[in-house]
Amino acid sequence: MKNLSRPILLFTALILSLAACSKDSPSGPEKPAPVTLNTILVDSLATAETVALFKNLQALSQTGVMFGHQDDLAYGVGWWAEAGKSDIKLVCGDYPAVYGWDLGDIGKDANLDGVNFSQMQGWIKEAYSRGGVNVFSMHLDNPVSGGNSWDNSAAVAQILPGQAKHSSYLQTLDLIAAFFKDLKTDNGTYIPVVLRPYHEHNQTWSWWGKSACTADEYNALWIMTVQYFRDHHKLHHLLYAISPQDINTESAYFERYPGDDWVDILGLDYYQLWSKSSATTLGKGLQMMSAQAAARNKAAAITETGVENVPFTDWWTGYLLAALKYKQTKGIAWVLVWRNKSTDHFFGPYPGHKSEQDFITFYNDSLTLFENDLPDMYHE
Ligand code: BMA
Repeated sequence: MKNLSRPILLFTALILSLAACSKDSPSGPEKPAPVTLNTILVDSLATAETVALFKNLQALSQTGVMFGHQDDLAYGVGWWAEAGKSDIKLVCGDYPAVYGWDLGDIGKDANLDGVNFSQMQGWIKEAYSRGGVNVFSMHLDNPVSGGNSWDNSAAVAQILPGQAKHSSYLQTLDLIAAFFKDLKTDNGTYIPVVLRPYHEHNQTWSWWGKSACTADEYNALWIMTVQYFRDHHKLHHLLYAISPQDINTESAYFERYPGDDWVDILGLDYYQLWSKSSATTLGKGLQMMSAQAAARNKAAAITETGVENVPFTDWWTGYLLAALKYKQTKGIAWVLVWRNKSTDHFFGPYPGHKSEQDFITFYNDSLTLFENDLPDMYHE
């Protein structure tokens, strides 16, 4: 589908900057705020820091893969909300390069996994100030039934423009927009973030999944969401990542896809990395995805992975690193493992876990990038 609004936006930006030029102030003509337009992102008005982040993700992915962890600063195995703490840092001495957060239950004090939203904003700012990258998923409740994300009864058709639940759904998106609007540094710079809405949409577990809506409905939902954030709320510090799950062919990848005008980052969630042969399967998928990203001028990433409770001592090098190194594939910007909730539900290492030593080997490998390895991601 074509991005019809891009030429309109460019035109509007031009008019605005001309209008600003003609305004006089007592001290002489006022300088217009610089309007920097880009032609590479979903958002042609993206801030300079956001454009820089995108370019740095692309560039860095030619030499390394950033490591990420969901809810890393919020809690870990056996602790909750302790300043400066991170299971990853406890194990290898360094923070992750990428931080995953979830916006499910926005509007309440805490998200669906109990992470307080205002504390989350503090951790996001902290991560950014140390040079890290923040990425968001959205496990939103079913907007029609009121059930949770996993209530896969039909909903998408009813929240599209002109439909019965459209305006009430926009109120949820308003809450998310307000959350992002608060993500500013003390000097007023917006903190660039990656948003990956409606993830794992080729699966059937969610209300935006393939059993609950058609491909056209899914694409319309995606486009409506991007337009609402970008054009209505004028959020210009977001990159948009799509993330189907557990596939490795081009046809499966693009079966439900809103189009290159609406996606900045090709992501993949992969939860089948529990055999050595699956490392090859994932490796082939990464090869496909990075080739597609290069051809379309996108970035690429493993937006979620892990095996629950990391049952293999050598999972980090024998499985994950093996997949990342498959045929020396380049172009994967980051790999994020899911959350460390408790000894019954974790995907990252923690002190005392049997994969701890292997994680340190993974950390020391020249391919993997943690906080200390990062260049300034927010300037070109
Ligand atoms: C799942 C599990 C759930 C969690 C959800 C959203 O994979 O970790 O416990 O609520 O993700 O974070």
